[in-house]
Amino acid sequence: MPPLTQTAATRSILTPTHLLHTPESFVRTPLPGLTGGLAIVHACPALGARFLMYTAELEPSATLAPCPNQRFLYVLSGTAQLTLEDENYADREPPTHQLRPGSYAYLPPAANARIESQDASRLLLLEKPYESLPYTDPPSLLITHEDEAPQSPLEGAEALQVRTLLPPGPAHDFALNTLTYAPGAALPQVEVHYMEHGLLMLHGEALYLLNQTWYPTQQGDFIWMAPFCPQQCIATAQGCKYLIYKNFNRTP
Ligand code: UGY
Ligand code: MN
Repeated sequence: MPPLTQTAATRSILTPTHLLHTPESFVRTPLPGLTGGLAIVHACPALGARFLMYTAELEPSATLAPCPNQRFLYVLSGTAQLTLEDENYADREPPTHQLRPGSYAYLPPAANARIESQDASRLLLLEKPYESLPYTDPPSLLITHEDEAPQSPLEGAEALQVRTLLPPGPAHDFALNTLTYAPGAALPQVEVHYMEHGLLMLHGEALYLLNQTWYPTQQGDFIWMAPFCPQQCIATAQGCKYLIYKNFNRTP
């Protein structure tokens, strides 16, 4: 029996203000609506997060049924097909969209969208109940590719490029962005804000400050940051890129 003081063989760590969830500790489970695949749940209300974020690992021909909440999906690897099974298409073939790495979709709560993997694929999914606003139309369905999303330097720093994947404006109650850091680039400040984050490191490596601790992080790592968790990121010599969720556009 190892001594009780032995360090756990994982970089994962959970504190009241953050979760660092690293691949050697991922646990795969079935989820309702997911056939022919398994999910790695990174964040959900049981954690204290007000959203569900998971990676769906799909075998060829696996399917993901529509869900009652709004959903955002981003293709990490492989290819998939999205079919809009609406009653408008009862007398003809419903439209399908081919998704490849970097393709993403925003599906409003009522969207009857079925996803089917074409080869083994990995999708990142975000789901949460939609918070409507008076006098504001809810967002419409969007299916596109990251290469089409607007990109700009964060606060003028060319070494840190942000792509905003969802249209601006109050219709959306969350934001999903990718941040790409050149080698050695850093966030311009330690941030403390009311929004919470779900972050997946897509490429490279970075040192990430969460509350008062700096963690080495790398491709495949997930981070949940509670509201007001102090945060900062400095890319290593490899640079890095991550996808990040935050609640947005609503009175805190
Ligand atoms: O949008 C954000 O708050 C972002 N800059 N935070 C982060 O990268 N940790
Ligand atoms: Mn932030």
